[in-house]
Amino acid sequence: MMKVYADPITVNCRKVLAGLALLDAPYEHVHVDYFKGEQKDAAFTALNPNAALPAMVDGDLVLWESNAILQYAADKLGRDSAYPQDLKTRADINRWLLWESSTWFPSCYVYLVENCVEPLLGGSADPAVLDAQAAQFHKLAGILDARLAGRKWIATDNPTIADIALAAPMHLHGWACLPIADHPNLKRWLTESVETLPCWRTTWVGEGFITERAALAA
Ligand SMILES: N[C@@H](CCC(=O)N[C@@H](CS)C(=O)NCC(=O)O)C(=O)O
Repeated sequence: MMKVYADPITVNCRKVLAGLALLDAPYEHVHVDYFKGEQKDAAFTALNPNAALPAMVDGDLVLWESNAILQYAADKLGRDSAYPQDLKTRADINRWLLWESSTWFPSCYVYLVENCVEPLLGGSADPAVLDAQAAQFHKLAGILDARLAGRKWIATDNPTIADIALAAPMHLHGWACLPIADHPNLKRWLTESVETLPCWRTTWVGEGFITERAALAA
């Protein structure tokens, strides 16, 4: 059985846990506490030398990169609806997975750091950093918004791992003050399609979890 090392509060762990739930994948969850910095411990870096969550072990395979973990799990279990075999559909999904990791996540992450992490560490958001990111964020959100015009899901008539991967960087969008209001198709997809999925709802870890932990650590 797959063993998944994750802390569901982080974007890429929430992505893997929600994606595995979408795939109805059996797995064992090993909690690695992000706020305690356990991703930097030798026991974890032996699995992922990037010292970043998540990681997955299945027999002699050790895998990191959240999207690679979802691709592997879908193929291992033969979940064609969530990761279709059709050449062009798969190429489309792979394109969104690569774009999410290389381009979309880094832009959303600026809002998460400034509006969630900084206040959590006792500081406050730097408006100059947010202003500097705004044009890039709106350009990328506009690309997703155009894709989602008249569509319930990103790639097919069903949710796929592309929906989960693309939604993950927005998982705390309210608290992160992600400016999605200008992108109605994106907002509708996130709030009415992805956020109503059972796999998304059952993997929710919200602000209360974080503030409770911050209070404990103080
Ligand atoms: N591209 C990687 C990114 C992994 C990543 O950035 N993980 C974050 C949490 S979402 C992390 O653990 N960062 C290390 C740290 O902040 O110490 C993936 O998709 O798995």
